[in-house]
Amino acid sequence: MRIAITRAVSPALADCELTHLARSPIDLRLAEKQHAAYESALRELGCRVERLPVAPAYPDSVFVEDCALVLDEIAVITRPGAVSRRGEVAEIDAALASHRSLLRIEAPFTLDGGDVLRLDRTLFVGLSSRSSAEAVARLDTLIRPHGYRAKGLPIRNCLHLKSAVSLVGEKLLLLNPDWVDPALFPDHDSIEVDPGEAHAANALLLDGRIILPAVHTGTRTRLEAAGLESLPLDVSELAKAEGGVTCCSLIVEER
Ligand code: CIR
Repeated sequence: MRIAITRAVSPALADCELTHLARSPIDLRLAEKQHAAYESALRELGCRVERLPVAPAYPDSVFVEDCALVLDEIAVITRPGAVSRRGEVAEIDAALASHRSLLRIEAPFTLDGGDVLRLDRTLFVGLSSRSSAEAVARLDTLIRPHGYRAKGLPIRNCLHLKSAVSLVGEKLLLLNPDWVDPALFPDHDSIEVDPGEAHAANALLLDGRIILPAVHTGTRTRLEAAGLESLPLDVSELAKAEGGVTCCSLIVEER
């Protein structure tokens, strides 16, 4: 059984953190509808959705990915880089405790789950404004006994590593070469996003299908040309809050 942990859209979403985007009006009702459609897509792809309660005090709390790393044997509760997001982890900690033994990134380190791309037993971590090299070293120390390692990677002009690259097939990445250097992943092939779609590299691979924002039609064509099946979703309002499709769920493979 595969579980997807999600969290209801906060009524304060319009007060979200923004790093690379200008603030633009968010239609909260539409954001909620889009989030519900995202949850339906997760169900269609075989997940049981566990939606955590709404957190009005935390504008970005719908973006649960940033609060934890769920590995096969353990989970790591993060300490988000944005001060406004630190309190989000308590609910995630409680939700994951029944699924995994938990390790925790503690102060002074900061790390966002959106910076972490797991490839086999290596966790690649974007050295972003949210995740520091010291946090990567701490993560490495925590996970080594469980057979994983963590490695920091440079990224540029984007919020998180997974804004720039995500896994779309076995040994196959979707990436934006302007934001992360493809040469950093010598063991993987890659498909580049359509040059007009900088934000298209964040895709969620589940059950052999790829959830991708519907707006990225050129990148979708590229995926299809490579024989990959995508599931386009309209997530315009979540994108205005600088959220992608990976960041609205934590996927837990139940053993
Ligand atoms: C933030 O800046 O933290 C939120 N507005 C967006 C977080 C998106 N998270 C993700 O892509 N993993």
